[in-house]
Amino acid sequence: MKGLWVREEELRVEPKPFGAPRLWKWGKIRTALEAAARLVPTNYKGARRAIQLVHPALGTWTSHTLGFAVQLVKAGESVYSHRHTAAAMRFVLQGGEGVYTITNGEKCVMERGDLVIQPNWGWHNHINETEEDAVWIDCLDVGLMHLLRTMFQEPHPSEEVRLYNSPVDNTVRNPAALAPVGGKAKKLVYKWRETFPALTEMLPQDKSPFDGRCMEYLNPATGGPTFPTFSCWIQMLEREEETQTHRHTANHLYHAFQGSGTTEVDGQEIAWEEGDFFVVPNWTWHRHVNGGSQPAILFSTTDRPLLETLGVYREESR
Ligand code: 1HN
Repeated sequence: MKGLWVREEELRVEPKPFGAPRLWKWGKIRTALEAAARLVPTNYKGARRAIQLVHPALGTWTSHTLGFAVQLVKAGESVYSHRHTAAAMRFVLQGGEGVYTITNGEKCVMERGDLVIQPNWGWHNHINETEEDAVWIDCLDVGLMHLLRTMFQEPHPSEEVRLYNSPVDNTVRNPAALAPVGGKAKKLVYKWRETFPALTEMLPQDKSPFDGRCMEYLNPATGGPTFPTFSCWIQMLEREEETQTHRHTANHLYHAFQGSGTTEVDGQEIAWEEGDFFVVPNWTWHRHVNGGSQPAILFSTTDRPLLETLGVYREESR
């Protein structure tokens, strides 16, 4: 037993960031991936050659709710199918027409800049039929699943890696808002060749007050965030742009897809270059600055939808 009154102070204070802001350099990740490519096979069931970005304050994932990993599938390699309670997405860094993930039998081709979403408990495997290694970012709500004690996964019972309904890409059968009558939209792929023009041609009045030229990947089945638990964003920082300093109860994981810049988080300056990753913890003041002469593009994920559903999303600027 414990007197509740002793907790009064602790209960009244502001939300506490889960840890400090943190940067992961691409050069180090690439070295780790190259070593893993030499040493780690993926020919046992369910195994993935992915390097997780572990926040030192947690020792588990990238934030308390979300996990970023960078995965390499070698030229000619296939990775077995499995499924898990965590929802997942892949954002492609190195891909091609012959690189694909199969989600619930849907072939999803992965080219650079494409986003492939995979709802929770969906079977999925990865295939690289090209002559080059494929590399992508994985983001899963693994932290949340562990908090809730609901993280579990299983390998597919079949030995067959090509478990598709049709060798035709998902984008052909499920473009935009078309769906079988009475069925739900099953779009699983957001092509970079559509994302990039949408971002550059965004109308000025559609810009976000805090984040500027920024778009959310909506789930076509619901019209809501990418997943109930987290969402994916793509953002362009124009030359010499500085976003407004703000903070929110959600956390954000970032990847610098193009260009370089700095992000000031709670007085600390994170200088990022193309390929780097960084995390802005919950309830920390931050703003992005593009000091360079080229536009910069940031891909990010956030647990904001989860907090909004629970009624605990707050944001403020200064
Ligand atoms: C996972 O299943 C994949 O399926 C990638 O490719 C990264 C990180 C943590 C837990 C499961 C994949 C993962 C993961």
